[in-house]
Amino acid sequence: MHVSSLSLSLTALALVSPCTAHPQSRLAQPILQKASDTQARADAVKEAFSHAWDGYYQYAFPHDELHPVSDGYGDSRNGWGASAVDALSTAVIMRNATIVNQILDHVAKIDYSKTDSTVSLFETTIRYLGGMLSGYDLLNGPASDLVEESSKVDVLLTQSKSLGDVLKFAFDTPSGVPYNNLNITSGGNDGAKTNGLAVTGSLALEWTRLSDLTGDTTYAKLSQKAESYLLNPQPKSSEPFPGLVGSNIDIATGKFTDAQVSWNGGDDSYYEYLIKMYVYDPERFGLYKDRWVAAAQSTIQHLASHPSTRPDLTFLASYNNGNLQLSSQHLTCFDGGSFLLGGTVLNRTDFINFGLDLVNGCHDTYNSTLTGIGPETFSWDPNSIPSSQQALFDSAGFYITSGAYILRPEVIESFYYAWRVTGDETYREWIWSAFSSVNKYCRTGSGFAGLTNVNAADGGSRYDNQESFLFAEVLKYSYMAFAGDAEWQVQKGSGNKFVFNTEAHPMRVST
Ligand code: DMJ
Repeated sequence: MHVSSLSLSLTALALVSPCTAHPQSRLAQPILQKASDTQARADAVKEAFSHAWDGYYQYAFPHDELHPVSDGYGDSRNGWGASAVDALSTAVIMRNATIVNQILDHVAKIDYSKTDSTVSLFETTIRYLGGMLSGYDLLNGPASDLVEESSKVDVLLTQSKSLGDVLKFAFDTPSGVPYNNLNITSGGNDGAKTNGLAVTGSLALEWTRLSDLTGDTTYAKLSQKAESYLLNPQPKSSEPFPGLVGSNIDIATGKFTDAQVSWNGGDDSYYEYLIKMYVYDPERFGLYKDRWVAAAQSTIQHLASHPSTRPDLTFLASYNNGNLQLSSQHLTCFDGGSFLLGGTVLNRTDFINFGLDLVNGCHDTYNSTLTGIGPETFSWDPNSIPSSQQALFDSAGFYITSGAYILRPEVIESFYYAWRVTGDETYREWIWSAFSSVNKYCRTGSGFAGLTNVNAADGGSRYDNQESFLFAEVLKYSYMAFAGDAEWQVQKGSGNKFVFNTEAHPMRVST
C-alpha cells in the first residue's frame, strides 16, 4: 500500500486486513470512526498502564522491574528504579498526576553514584537519562499544569546532570569511542577492545539535550566526538554501500573492525538516531541527515528482500562480505518508523512508501501467528526451513527462529508512525489488534509477562519478567494512537516539536 494509491486502497484494506488476521481477530469489527470508540480504546490502554503500575508499585517499587508471575522483583538496571523512571513520560502523556508525583518523589532519592552491578552506558542513557530529560521537557512545557511545585520538576535536570557526571568517564579513551560496560565505583570497564554500532551511535540525542538544557557543552561534545567516527567510517571497506557501515568499532582507534551491515539489534538505533538528530536540530545535524539518506537509499537498493513464497512482502536482509542473510528480528521492525519519519520530514514519497512496505512486512509477522504477536526472530531463507514450519512459510512468507515475545515495542512503534504520517485508520486497527493481543496473552494478576511461543495457542509459557520498556514504549505508542493531537505527537511534515529517543521518551527539539 503506497501513498499514491492510498485513497483507492483505503476502503478495501479497512474491510479486509483485520479479517485476514490471526484467528481471534477474524471477528474483528469494521474500521472505527466514532470518537467515542477511539476514546474507549485510549481508556483501555490507560487501564493497562494503571494495572501494570499498581502491580509494580505494590510488589517491586523502587526496584527496577516487576516479576509479574511470582509477584517478585528484579534489579537488572542497577537498582535505581528503572521501571519508575521509564514510566514517567508515559504517565505524563496519560495525565496521571498521582503516578507522576510518585515517580518524581522517587527520582529525587536516587543515588546514581552507587550500584553493585555493571552499568551499561547505552541502557542507562536511553532509559534513565532519556526518561528524566523527557519528563523535564514535558513538565516544563505542555504538561506544566500536572505538577504544582516546580522544584520537583527541576530535580529531573539536576539528577540528569548527576548521572551524566557519573557516566562521562566512559568516553575517556584514546579515541573518544566509549566503553559500554562500566564499573562506576572503580572508574573501570570490562576491558572490551571494541564497542558496538548501536551503543556508540545512540547517545548523541540524550547527551546533546543534557548540554542544551544545562548550558554545559561537555556532554554534547563527548557523544558527538564518539559519533564522528561513525559518520566518517574508516577503513573505507567498512562501508560496503554508501551510508551502511560495519557493526563494531575499535575503542583505541575509532576504526571499524568489520563490515557486517544490518538494521538488526546491535546496529539498529545508530540509523534511527541519524534522522532523529536532524529532527532535533537541522542546523547542527545536517551531516547526520545526509548519512541517513545515504543509508536509506542503499537499504532500498541492497537490503530489501522479498520472500519467495510472498513476493508482496518486504523485509530487510543483512549483508556481510557479498552474502545476504535472509533473517530479521522484532527489534528490526523500528525500520518502518524510521523511513516514515525521514520520509515525512524530508518530503520524500519514496521513503514513505518503502516505510509502509516495511510496516506491512512486520504486520505480517503479527498477523500470521496464533496469538497475533510477532516473534523475536524470523527467517525467509528457503534453504533451511524446518519441516514443521513449511506451511507457515508457504502462507506467511517467513518461519520462526525464536518464538519469544518479551514485551518489545518496535512493531507497534512503526504502526504509530504509519498512522501519524498517513492518517490511514488501518494502522490504528493494527495497533489495536496488537495491543489487544498483548493485553490478552501477556496480562497477569500484577502486570504483563513475556511469552515463550507466540505461535502456540496460549502463547506458551510466561517469562517472569516485565521489561521497563512495557511502560515506556508499548503502552505509550498504543495510547498516543488513540489520544488527541498534542505537541509531543509525531507530526506529518517538518513541524515536529518533540522527537522520541529510542526508548520512546519525547524530547523537545532544539529551539
Ligand atoms: C528498548 O530498550 C529500546 O527500544 C532499544 O532501542 C531496543 N531495545 C528495547 C526494546 O526492544
